[in-house]
Amino acid sequence: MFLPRPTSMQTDNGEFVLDASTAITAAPELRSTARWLQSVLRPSTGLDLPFLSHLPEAQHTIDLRLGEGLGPEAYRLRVSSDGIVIEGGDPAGAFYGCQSLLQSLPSEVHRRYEVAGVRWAVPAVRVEDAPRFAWRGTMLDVARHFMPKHDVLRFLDLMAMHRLNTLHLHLTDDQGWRVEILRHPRLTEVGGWRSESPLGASPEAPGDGRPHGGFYTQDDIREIVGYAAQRHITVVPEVDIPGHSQAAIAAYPELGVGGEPAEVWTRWGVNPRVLNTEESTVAFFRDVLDEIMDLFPGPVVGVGGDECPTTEWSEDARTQELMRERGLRHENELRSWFVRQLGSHVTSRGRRLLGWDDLLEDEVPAGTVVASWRGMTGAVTAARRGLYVIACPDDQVYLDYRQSERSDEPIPVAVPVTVETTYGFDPVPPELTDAEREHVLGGQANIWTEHMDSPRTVDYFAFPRLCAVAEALWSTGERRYEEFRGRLDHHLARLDAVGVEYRRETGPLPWQ
Ligand code: TNX
Repeated sequence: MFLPRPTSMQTDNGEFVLDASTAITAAPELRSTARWLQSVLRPSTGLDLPFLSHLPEAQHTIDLRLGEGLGPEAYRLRVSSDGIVIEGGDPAGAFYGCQSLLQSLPSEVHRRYEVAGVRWAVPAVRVEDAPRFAWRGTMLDVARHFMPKHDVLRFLDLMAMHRLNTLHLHLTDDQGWRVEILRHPRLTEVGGWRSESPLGASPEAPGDGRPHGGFYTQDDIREIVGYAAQRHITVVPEVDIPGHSQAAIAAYPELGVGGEPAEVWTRWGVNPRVLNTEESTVAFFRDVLDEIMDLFPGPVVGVGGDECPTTEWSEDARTQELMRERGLRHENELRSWFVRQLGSHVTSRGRRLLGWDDLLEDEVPAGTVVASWRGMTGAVTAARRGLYVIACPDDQVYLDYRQSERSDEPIPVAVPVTVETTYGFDPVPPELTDAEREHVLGGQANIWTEHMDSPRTVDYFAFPRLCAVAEALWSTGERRYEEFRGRLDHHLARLDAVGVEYRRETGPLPWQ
């Protein structure tokens, strides 16, 4: 019934039926969770459950409290014919208790019209639950294809349904810059738009001739961050530098090597065009990160650092001169020099740096969070160096990869990553010692969107694989795919009610 599977669950006799006499009570710290629960129950049940700050005499209540002996994000849910009690170790825990309550109700609860003829009955149950990892993430690439704000908000609701708590937003890339920076407005005015997109993955792919673009204003970002926080999701921003930066160079050519004009890139793949490493370029990105850190209050800030070819640097006399001045012998050292300059700016403001595992090719500032994407070797190396690890191995949790071997699989990128593959994901490399394992914060599924040009396509690629990843990151204990599959089938009815166009095993593709 529950997905992700809770630590323990015991069914009892009886049931609690939500009706016009039901009220919600909550401790002061849990008021906003109570309001949120009220607002999700209202449309489908038609019940406007009153919020009471004291337990009434006649106890037909959903009572939200902070409980003793529960860790962060943990909760207890007790349903009996007398009432429902949700105890959280903290407000996030109480929120997850509410998510489990929603999963105990008929799936029609997720509809947004008043569904007649449904008994809103919750079978009596006792659930104890706590997450396995603190970082349960999804990376969304809004740079390759822009995702409008309202679809990001919808995506946050879907994450919360799966008890995912970290949205890593990939905000910039060669093909687009998606966040307004007040001090450098051309980043979005120019860098937010491209003339066309390639039709397919190969370097020879023709263009589709259709302009694409969009960006979030700073108010949009504040709204996204606030909406996420209400759902106990932290938004981790990423500005990808010094590679993957052609959109910024298109906006300000002086950021590129040689200062030549550029267009926002209209190809996919690894781009030889990269930032120069002048002090003025470092200063420019300090400004960018200052605005980013003002907008995103979370503890972690991403600077990318992946796929930065060094050919432009080795062929450029000025860059060679800068390397000599800085006592650097190899271009890889220059890349880490650049990341270190901005990294120290991030850490000076009390934040942690996040970067892709490519950074491990050289020195990385202490305390950096490394996202291991080229398999799990980066995870092992980073943990052994005392850095922090987010596991996101491409062959297990890249949701842009094809979903099966079937010849009619649309946009058949890379190797198959099936629901079963994602379910088998374990963020902890078995070869680590117990002490090294402490450095694994968790994992995330990555949704790169070169081939997802609409939110419908993202639904198709993300679900149901993200359901499996969520369970791999939340649940402890042995995992058996067959057992999960049964619960997943039940869960898909919830996604149907929400209106998620997930990949079905059979039938036509929803977005063709
Ligand atoms: C590699 S993962 C990339 C992305 C692409 C992705 C496509 C990583 C750090 N870089 O730029 O979108 O492959 O699967």
